[in-house]
Amino acid sequence: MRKITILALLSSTALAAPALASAPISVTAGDPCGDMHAYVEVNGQQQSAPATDRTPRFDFAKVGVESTATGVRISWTSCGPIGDADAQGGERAFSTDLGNNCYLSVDEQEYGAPVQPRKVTYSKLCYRDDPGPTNGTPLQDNTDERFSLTVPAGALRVSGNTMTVDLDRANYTGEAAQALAAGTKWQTLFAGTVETLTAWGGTFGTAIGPFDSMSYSGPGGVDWAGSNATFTVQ
Ligand SMILES: [Ca+2]
Ligand SMILES: [Ca+2]
Repeated sequence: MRKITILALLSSTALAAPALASAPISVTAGDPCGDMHAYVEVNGQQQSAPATDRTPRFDFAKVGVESTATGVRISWTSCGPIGDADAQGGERAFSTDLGNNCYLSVDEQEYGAPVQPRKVTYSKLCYRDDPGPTNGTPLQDNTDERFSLTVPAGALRVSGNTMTVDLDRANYTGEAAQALAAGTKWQTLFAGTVETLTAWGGTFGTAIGPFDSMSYSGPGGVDWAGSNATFTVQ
């Protein structure tokens, strides 16, 4: 069993996603409503947990990126009004492939009781072939976090069913600014959300007996959305 945030799930899933060559100035990916739920799947038969009254505010209807005059805007549109953060937590994450085994992410977290302000983190993670000094140890780690920055609170806005985060170039330097520079390609856009801050999930197979394959996700509903299109920053 893995106990990780949805962003970590997103990073591992995005690795398998293919990239295509188109490069529009904005990319939007629609997603069905009603596909967000916790589940257990055994031998291809999925048993879903019922949606909660909080599910629509996290269930993706659409996700997108677009260039603005000052940088890039990420948007997560849900199937119901998002409202204020409440006492039960939750998370919305966005990730894209920058090439060279590097991934850019924007992650919005809601912490639950006591209710705290929503926090947005802008980060870049690269995967190296060489795990460095951890090689061969139980802590072996081939990830290289290039930056992880808290986005200014004013950059997050909620209007009706849509939450947006504006990444303004002027707020950043180095690689954090380069990722927002005109001409930078964001290959494959992927978003995940969960209606609790932490998601449990996993897949395993025995190849014998009653549980040939099993996967599960919970405890809150989990939803994914994305596009294989490439977004080019203007
Ligand atoms: Ca959805
Ligand atoms: Ca979905």
